[in-house]
Amino acid sequence: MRLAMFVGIAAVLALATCKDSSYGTGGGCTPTATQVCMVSSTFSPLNRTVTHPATVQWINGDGITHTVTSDPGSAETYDQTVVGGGTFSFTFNNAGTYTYHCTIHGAPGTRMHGTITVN
Ligand SMILES: [Cu+2]
Repeated sequence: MRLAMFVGIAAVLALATCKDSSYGTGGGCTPTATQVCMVSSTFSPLNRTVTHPATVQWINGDGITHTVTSDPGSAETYDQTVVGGGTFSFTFNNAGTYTYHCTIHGAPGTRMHGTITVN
């Protein structure tokens, strides 16, 4: 009984470790239709279109910290620091065009100044 419990806990820990290592530390990231990766200090894809309501998840595939921050005047506001390997999810309930950036690397015109278009 004790052994079974130990094995169970070890399996959960192994899964958690495996999940963490699939993102971050420069290991890269492949986005699904509702995900945006942060790789090589680039939002990928830079312009993502989804159908509302949609929860968009940003995944930091880099080994450095980024932020996912709504632009000033955006109809939806969020400002999340995402460490290497971390994720952030935000639900867009209304159609619109939402520009956002990384406060560390995302000056206008850079590859860390992206757009979420919600149809
Ligand atoms: Cu950044």
